[in-house]
Amino acid sequence: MPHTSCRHPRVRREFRELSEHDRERYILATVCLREQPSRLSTRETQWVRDGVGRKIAMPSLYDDFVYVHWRVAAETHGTPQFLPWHRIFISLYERALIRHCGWDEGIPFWDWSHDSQSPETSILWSARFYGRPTPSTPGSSPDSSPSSSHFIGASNFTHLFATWPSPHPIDRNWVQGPQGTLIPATFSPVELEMITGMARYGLFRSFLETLPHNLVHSGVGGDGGDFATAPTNPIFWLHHGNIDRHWARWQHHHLHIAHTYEGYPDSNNATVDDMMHYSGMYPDVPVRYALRYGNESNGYDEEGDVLPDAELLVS
Ligand SMILES: [Cu+2]
Repeated sequence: MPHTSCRHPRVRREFRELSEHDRERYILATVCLREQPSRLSTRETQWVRDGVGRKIAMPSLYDDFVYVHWRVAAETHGTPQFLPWHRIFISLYERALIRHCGWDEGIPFWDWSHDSQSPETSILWSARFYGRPTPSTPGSSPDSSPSSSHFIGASNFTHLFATWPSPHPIDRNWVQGPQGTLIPATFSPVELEMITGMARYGLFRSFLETLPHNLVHSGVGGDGGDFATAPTNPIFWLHHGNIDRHWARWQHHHLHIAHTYEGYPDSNNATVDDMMHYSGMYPDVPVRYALRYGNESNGYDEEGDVLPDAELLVS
């Protein structure tokens, strides 16, 4: 039977490759998830105004993603599930943007290797996008929590409130490198090539997670640096889009082992039948469902920036 319809893979592009219009459209789609009530929480929805007067739900649909990530953080970080669990997770976010917020392509990613020597100069931190952290001044803070001392400055995310683990304004506090920079350096393209060259899943996962992944999170700091509640900071999705892209690239460069999965350093402590948990946002699914992506037949191109369609997994 001939194919009568063609599935267009949703291409994920580097944030800088998006047109100015699409960048702003993407940012507003993320904000839109905050404007819709939570589907998972049993708490009553409160409506609050954000820093630019928009009506935001608390808890919101966006908060559901933070909640799910927070609930299962211990089993999905520092473990072999790190890559497959986040692959499905960011696809769910992408799907939510498309279904509820008018987005119509893959989520962008942040290739931090482009900014590896001066990440703080990236256009990402412009006021039109994610904003720079600004120290709060006494009296101007909408919150009394002593830990929330740095806000994301003038941007679409100014004075954003987060729900998990308890309500607070979003905090970001760049880890200062020399001259007040974001972090001394994220990973350079050369270092990433070394990691991509690793010929075992376990080794690759361990290096990718503990070096560039952790370094970028901790550099962004605040809520984004706490591994349990990291999605509170919306830069999370661009960062993890890039992590997933690197896994896809690794799969593409090592086709004979593209679908392998193992623990590290003990390769026997994980199997593709291990279940991944999404706390009610999505059915629990085995790891193998996330491994099938990342080879040519599944649509990843050389750069690896094509979406696995989470809908395929519900059967
Ligand atoms: Cu995570």
